[in-house]
Amino acid sequence: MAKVAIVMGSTSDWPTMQEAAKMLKALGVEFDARVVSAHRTPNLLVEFAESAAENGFSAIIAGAGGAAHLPGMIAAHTHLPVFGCPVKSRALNGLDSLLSIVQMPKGVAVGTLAIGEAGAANAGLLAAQVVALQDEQVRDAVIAFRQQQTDTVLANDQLELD
Ligand code: RP5
Repeated sequence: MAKVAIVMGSTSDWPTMQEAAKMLKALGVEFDARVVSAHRTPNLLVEFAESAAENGFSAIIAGAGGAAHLPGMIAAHTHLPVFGCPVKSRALNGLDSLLSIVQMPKGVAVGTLAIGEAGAANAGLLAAQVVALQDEQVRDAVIAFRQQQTDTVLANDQLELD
């Protein structure tokens, strides 16, 4: 079965990046999660990205904060789709992470998500949608998730005063 890699620059990113893992788990997609740092373990980054396709991954979710070079550098070393998640940084609240990830040069693509937990969850959803192109069970799980979300919103359309 196709699987998804979740990588992040530090264990301090895990509370955010767990949201991607939770979404993949909920949709029945296999994943591996690990720390790969663009700056602290640059050789591991190259080794990981260059072997990701032959190791059976269909997509890579990469989260980092601050000078967030991880998603772009991974994309530079693989043809797999890379989804970049800006993690909220302590100093600049994640705007630095977002701008570091989103401004890729033409010809090397990173699909950039929103800052923080919503972006990480949506990275999981997008990666599942990639897997769903080849996997009917995951496709059905994605469709069911979306329908349930719609039903929940429609069932709560009457707003009352507190
Ligand atoms: C980045 O630096 C990581 O992605 C993390 O968001 C940030 C801070 O890392 P720690 O100092 O908490 O390990 O590389």
